[in-house]
Amino acid sequence: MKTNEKAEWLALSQHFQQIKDLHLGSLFRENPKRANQMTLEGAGLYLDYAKNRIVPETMSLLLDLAQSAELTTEIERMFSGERINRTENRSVLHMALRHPTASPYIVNGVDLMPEVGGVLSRMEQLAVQISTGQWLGYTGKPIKNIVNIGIGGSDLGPVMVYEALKAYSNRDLTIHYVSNVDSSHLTEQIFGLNPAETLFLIASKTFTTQETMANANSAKAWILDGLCSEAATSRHFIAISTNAAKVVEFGIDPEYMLGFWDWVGGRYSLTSAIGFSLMISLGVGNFHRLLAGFHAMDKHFRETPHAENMPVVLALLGVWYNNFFGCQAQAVLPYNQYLSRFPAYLQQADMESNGKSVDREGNPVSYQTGPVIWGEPGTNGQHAFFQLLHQGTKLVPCDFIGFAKPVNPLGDHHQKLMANFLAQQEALAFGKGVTELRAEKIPENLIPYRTFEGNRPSNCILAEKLTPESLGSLIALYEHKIFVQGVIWNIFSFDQWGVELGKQLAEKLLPVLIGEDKMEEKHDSSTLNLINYLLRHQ
Ligand code: G6Q
Repeated sequence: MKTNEKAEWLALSQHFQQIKDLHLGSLFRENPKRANQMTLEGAGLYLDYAKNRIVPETMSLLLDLAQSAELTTEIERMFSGERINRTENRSVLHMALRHPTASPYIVNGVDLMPEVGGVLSRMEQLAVQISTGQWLGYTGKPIKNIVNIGIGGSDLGPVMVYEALKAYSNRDLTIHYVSNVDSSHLTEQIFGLNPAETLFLIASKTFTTQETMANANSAKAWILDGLCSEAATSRHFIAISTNAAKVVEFGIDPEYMLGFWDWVGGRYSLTSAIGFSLMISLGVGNFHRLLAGFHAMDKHFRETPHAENMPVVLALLGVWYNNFFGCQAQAVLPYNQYLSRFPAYLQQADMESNGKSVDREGNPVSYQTGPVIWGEPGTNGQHAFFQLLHQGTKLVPCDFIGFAKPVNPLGDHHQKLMANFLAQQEALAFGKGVTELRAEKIPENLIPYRTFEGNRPSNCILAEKLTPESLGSLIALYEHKIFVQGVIWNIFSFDQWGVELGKQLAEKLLPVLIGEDKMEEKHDSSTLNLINYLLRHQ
C-alpha cells in the first residue's frame, strides 16, 4: 500500500486539520509540564522538542506511522547487513566502522571487526609517523602540510570535522582540503607550500571521480616538478580507496593505500579511512573519541524505544512538517562557529539520501520526500536570513544546536551567544502581539510591521561541550534521522542516481571545450550558444 494511503497517514491528515491552528503560546500555557514531557536525553545529547506544533496525540500518531513502516525491522535489517541499498545491491554498515574493535560485528557469519580494526591500526601507524615527523618526504624533510584531495562524501565530512574540532587538533600541521575541479581550489590550497614538506591524501572510494583525479594528477605534476623525480610520488602520496588497481595505476604503492569497503556509502564514510586526515590532525586518541560518540548514538538508535529515540523523534517531526504542514525546507542553526560547515555537510547527507521521487517499488511518489536543508551558524544568521524565519511567508522548522560550555572561554561571549540562542527559539515560538506592542507605545501604523505571529517551530539540541564525542553523537543523530525518514517515505536513501546524468553530459561536452571534438547540432540551442560564447572568449 502507498505510504500516503495508509490508515496511519490518513489519521495524521485528519489530526493535522484539527490542530494546525493551535498556537505554541496556548499549548505552553495549558500544559506547564509540556517541556518535561517533550525532552529526551541520550548519547550525551539533550533534545527539547516542546516548541513544535504538536500535542501528545501527534507523537503517538507519528509513532503509529513509523510502526506501519516496520521501522524496528528496518533498523535491524540495516544493522545486520542486509543489502538494503537495493539499487546498488549493497549493505549499509557504516555503524561497524565505529563499533568497538574488541567486540565482534557479525554479518552473515563473518566478523567485520578484524578488517575494520586492521585498517584502523594501519591508519594509526601512519598518522603517528606523519604527525611526529618520522614520515619523511623524498628529500628527507618531515611533513608540515597535508592536502586531502576528494569530493562529495570524500571531502565534506572530513572538512566539517576538521573545522569543528580545530581546538583539539595538532596546530603544527595544517590540513588543506581540495575538492573542486576549478583549478583555483588546488592553486590556492597549495599556494606557498613547499612540495618537499607536503603530503597528499587522495581520498576516493572509486579512484575514478573526474574532479578528484584531475586534482590528484595536477598535484602529482606539482610534486614531480618541485622534487624533480618520479620516485618522489611514493613519499608524497597516500591513497584512501576501495580500488587498489586504480591506485597502483596512479603510481601509489598499495602499502600506502588505506582501504574500506563497498558497504560504506560515500556520505557515510567519515568514520572510515576517509577520515584519515582527521586522525592525523586530531591524534589517534581524539579520533577514537569521535568514533565513540558515533557509536553511543548508534547504540541509542538501535536499542531505545521509538518514543524516546532521538533520531526517530527528530525524523517524525520532520515528516510532520514536510508532509502535513507542507514545509519545503529545514534550517539547521548551530550556535557554534566551529560548526560552520555542519549545515553544508548535512545538505549532502540529507538531500543526496532523501532527494528521491521514486518509491521502493519503482513507482513515482505522490507525497513530498526530503526537504531543502540549509543553515549558518548563529549568531551570524540572525543578521542575515532570520528575518524570513520570523516574519516571512514560509514556515521553516529550525534545529538549534548549542553547547553549555564554550570551547574558548572569553569574558561573557558564551553567555551572549547562548542568550541569543534561547531568545531566537522563544521569539520564533511565541512571537510578539499587538497588546505587547501597544504597551510599548509602538505607533499604530507600525504595529503590522512590528508584529511577530510566532508559532514557528524549532528543536533544540544541546550538549555539555563541543568535544569529539558530542560531535560524533550529533553527526550520527542526523545520519539515523535521515535513515528513518527514508523508511517512512519508502524510498532508497543510500543510492544517488540523480548525480549521474550531469556527469555523463559533462563527459560529452569536455571534448568540445578542449577542441578535440567538433560541436555538433546534438545540443539544444541554448547550450550551443553557451558553448559558442565559451569558445569565443576562452
Ligand atoms: C556520496 C556520493 C558522492 C561521492 C563522491 C566522491 O554518498 O557517493 O558524494 O562520495 O562522488 O566519490 P569517490 O569517493 O568515489 O571519489
